[in-house]
Amino acid sequence: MDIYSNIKSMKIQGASQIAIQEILHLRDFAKKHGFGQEFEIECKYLMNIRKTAVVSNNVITELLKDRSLENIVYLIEQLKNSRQKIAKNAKVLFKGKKTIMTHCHSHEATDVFLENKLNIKEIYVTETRPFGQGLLTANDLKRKMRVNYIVDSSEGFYMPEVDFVLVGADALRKEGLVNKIGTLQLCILAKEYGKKVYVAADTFKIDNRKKIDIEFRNPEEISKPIKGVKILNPVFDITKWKYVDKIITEKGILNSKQLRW
Ligand code: RUB
Repeated sequence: MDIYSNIKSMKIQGASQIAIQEILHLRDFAKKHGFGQEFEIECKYLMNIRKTAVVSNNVITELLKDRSLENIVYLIEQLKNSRQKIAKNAKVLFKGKKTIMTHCHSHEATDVFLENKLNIKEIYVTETRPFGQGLLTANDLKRKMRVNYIVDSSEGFYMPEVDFVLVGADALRKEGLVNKIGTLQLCILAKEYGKKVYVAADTFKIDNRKKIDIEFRNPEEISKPIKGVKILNPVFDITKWKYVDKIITEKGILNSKQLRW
């Protein structure tokens, strides 16, 4: 399968991973077709495949400003190094053994958990309906720590057990954290129970676009058609910053006021 289908079908998923794969594709594309108009069209197309996640947009915009193989290598390194730095910066959150709840599958959050595995007592991983990316997280972590896999609707049941919630991000916007659908209620729930909410996100996720387009996917990811019923499948939501305690970035641990829009 080509990169376009792999992204659309979510074989490649997670904001930063989508961006890394797109840049690698653009490297090969540029080697064949150069950095001219065709390259520009390819860039615009890739940026719009899953447009809620801003990393792709930000990284490709940087690439269009300096169209070179050196810049491609630099941008990939930036994205990969950011993950490692975020994982290291998160260490201070793991004093003593912690019980954590997470949602969906974020490469940046997963790296935080793996880096700090010795200080994780157990982790609750939500299924993440309808696409079920929680299973990816559970499989990534299961050999390294105790993983409890739960349905999204039992988040409230298990919240009392948890020390904090940690999730990834698709975009960091003035109006809030954009992440997988269900993040909003998870964060509100955590606040209700007095639990901290942390976000693992590199600064390529800062979103200065005027408007955000929330992606709606095929309703059949939820259910077969039901006669007389409209099935709605928005895949991201926006959580106000008052429900988020800190953002762990490659530049350090920040609060939302320290992000620049
Ligand atoms: C994945 C998702 C992730 C963010 C961050 O959504 O919401 O939490 O993209 O991921 P989808 P990462 O599965 O629809 O792409 O940390 O990998 O950038």
